Amino acid sequence: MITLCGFGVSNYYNKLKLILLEKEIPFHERLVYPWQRESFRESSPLGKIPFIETEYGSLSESQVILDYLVERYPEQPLYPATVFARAKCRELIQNLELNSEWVARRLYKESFFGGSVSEETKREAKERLTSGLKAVAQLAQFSPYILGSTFTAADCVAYVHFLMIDQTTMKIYGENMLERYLPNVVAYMKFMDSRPPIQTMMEDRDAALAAFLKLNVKYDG
Ligand SMILES: N[C@@H](CCC(=O)N[C@@H](CS)C(=O)NCC(=O)O)C(=O)O
Repeated sequence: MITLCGFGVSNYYNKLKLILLEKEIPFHERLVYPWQRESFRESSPLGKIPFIETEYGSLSESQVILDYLVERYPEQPLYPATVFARAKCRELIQNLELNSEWVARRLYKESFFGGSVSEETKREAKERLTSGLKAVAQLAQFSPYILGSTFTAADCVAYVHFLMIDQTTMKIYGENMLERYLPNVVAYMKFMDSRPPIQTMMEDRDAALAAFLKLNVKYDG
């Protein structure tokens, strides 16, 4: 049995939760906050969440975990059928994650956690985010799923990261950069909202956010 460890506000945690729900893999959840990192460094060397516990040991890094789940549970495959199409799916995921969300993340301290980031960081992030989102726009299809007619792992990744990029760019730049570079994104997110796994994840996310806010701890992502 898989135990997903982390907290439900994290987009990387929710990426894996969506994969587990979409693939109908039975799993437990264990609430672990990033600031408790010394208690879980054995399982996640950088002290980041999410990580999973399995009967074979622990695994960290969400994309590694995603690939593990896809290989371990081949039913309801969430990668395309051919080798090249699978690589294209990973190419899109890399651009969503490394070249877009990971760039926007530099702004979360100000957009979500009440701190501030320098003007230089904002300028630099905007430039890099523009490149990342243009790459996503070039690779994405939105017809109706992000890679065409079939739901894939890239949809799980896109949904959770789009939520963050949308809110962050509105707050920091007063402009929704997602909508600027991906004009189909609004209809896409609405379409995705009708999926039961997304609804479950979002309800749990609301509850996790309320619990996190009640803790009143200082955390900046
Ligand atoms: N590359 C990692 C990113 C995970 C990540 O950044 N998690 C955040 C929560 S969304 C975290 O643990 N932050 C605390 C920290 O970096 O110390 C993955 O894909 O799992």
